Amino acid sequence: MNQTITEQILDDHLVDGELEPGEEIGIDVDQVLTQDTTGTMVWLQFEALDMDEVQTELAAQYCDHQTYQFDFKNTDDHRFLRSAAGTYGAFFSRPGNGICHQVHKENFAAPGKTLLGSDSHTPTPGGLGELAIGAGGLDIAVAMGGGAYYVEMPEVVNVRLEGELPSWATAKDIILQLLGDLSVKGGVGKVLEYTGPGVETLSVPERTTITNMGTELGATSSIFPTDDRTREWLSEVGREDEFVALSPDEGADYHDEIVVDLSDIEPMIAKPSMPDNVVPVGEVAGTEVDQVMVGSCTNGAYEDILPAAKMLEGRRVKRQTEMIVAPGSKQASEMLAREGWTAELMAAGVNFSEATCGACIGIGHVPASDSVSLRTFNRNFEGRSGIEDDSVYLCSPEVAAAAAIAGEIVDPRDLATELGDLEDPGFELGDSYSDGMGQEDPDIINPDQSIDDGLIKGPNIADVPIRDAIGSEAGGEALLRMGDNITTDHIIPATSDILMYRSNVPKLSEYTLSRVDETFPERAQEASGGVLVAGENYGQGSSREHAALCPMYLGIQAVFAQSFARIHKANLFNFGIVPLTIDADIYDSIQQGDDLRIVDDVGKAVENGQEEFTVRVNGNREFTAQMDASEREREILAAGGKLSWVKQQHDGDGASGATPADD
Ligand code: MIC
Ligand code: SF4
Repeated sequence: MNQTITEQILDDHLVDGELEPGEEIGIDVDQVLTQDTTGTMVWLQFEALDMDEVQTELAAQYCDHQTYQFDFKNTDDHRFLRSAAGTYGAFFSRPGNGICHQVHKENFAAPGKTLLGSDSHTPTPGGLGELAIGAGGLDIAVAMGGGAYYVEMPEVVNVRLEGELPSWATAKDIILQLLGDLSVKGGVGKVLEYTGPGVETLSVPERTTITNMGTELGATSSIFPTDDRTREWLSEVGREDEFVALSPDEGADYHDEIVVDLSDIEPMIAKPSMPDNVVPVGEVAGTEVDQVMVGSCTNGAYEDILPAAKMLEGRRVKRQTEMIVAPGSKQASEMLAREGWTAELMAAGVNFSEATCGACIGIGHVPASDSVSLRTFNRNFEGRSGIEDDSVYLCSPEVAAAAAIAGEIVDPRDLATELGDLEDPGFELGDSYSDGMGQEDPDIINPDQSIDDGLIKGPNIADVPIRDAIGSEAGGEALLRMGDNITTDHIIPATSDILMYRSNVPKLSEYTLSRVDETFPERAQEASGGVLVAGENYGQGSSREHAALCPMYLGIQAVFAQSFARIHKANLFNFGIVPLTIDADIYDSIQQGDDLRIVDDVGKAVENGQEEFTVRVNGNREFTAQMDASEREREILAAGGKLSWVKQQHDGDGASGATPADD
């Protein structure tokens, strides 16, 4: 069979099912990554599942999202994570060492392997040929326990790159262009596999900018072949021996093909407040800019910051504009410092943040009211920066640096003409990476160097709520009717005032959907539950399972949506909430406050594979809603969620794949 790279890797790891698009497959997971705000739940679930040791080849716990430790609860979370990593056998990356995707890429990501991570940008190392997928924390816990990861076999789309990027156009502009063309739903159910002669013109850090932001397209993953550029980069980070040649078989059968002529790419920008609201930079030129931020897991590598540094060398950031560099890893900071670029940037008026997610989720550097912030990040969902009605634009480091110099959005090509001596900084691979990362890094603790004795839980770390099997009835008041593209940032925001409750579901639940309607949590509590109604692409964005866990805790029994984002839908099954799809005309006919009751015996219908459910509205009319679920998902849902299901499997000696420790 003529396989794509995705099929080759999946075939090598397949433990269940067939590689037919739309069919559910189970795969073996080689590597696992988790971070501080999803990781606490992962380990609490690992504990609740009675696991005693990590079973994957490698697991890595990063502390990256809330590294400022504003509250002892954050620090307690980090201490708990260190103790869990040591107890169960994972690498631990200290707070401040960098963002999981960047640090994992530098230290552990390897071509041909599978990686599962409790963060939606896990596909980042696809740029070096690893098949990496983001998932909810419970799926990570099960995979770490040796269970297979189940996912719908995606369609593999060939993104054929031709030509070469012209001056001032960058990898970021390629992915922004794709987002503009395909939208935030364009990649749903797909793996984007990059091929063609344009591939060799891009180095690994450029490729990983593209695979990182494939997540914004809704893609299951994105992947590049491996070649001399991959070998070159692996050698820079001291891991050349991990190179594996990967290319599609001749005549590989792709589901679809998109051709991108790199020579047509120009500097692009995503306007507020969706990553697909993309236009050429020139269209918004002249917009005054208050804040510029370069960094994040998309453009936080040394190689991403270097072009901005070169552009600012000997120049000044405009007086009315603030510029902050937020490196993706401490390694990137260290290299900038060693090469003298930190001093150049500082002399230009740039300030530095530690290597953290921080500002990307509204922790630090929150924009002023009515101000414009230009960021090299991947998401600009409304309010994510920490202030409602924000104006966040997404762009390349080159466009960001040009705006810092000009104090307004400007096409760098025009700025170059105006200034006369500003040259395209181009792309240059770093050559001062520390050797032997992972083993020798002072900020990574190896599994065998554990410094804790057992799990250390602070007072804010609560038990994982487990619900009962779903019964015969489900339904209730439509407590909220929402529009299209509701993100998990809407459902459970990640800002600093809330993030410290990620290990405390009862407390965190008090913020559920409060950004859509601040009365929601109280109304849900008073009504002892109910249902939610939404338009297309419900739950897009982050992988945070709290967006299902908290509604479950508040008693939400079902979500009726026109369509669901992949990870969130899996999380709903994992926490026993019934996800049903409805047509547009039915969505239009439902009002907030309507009473929606599933007429069928829900528990039996779910188990029996029923696809159509009859729903009675206010006791007087009916509509049909659809359930699209695999047999396994139905079993999980019927059991009341994955924790109960895995426990049942264990008690009944079933085949969940995860291997709990002997009692
Ligand atoms: C994000 O970019 O939204 C996050 C914060 O990294 C999330 C993870 C989380 O909510 O902790 C993600 O992308 O999955
Ligand atoms: Fe962190 Fe932002 Fe990347 Fe999420 S998208 S991992 S918050 S830098």
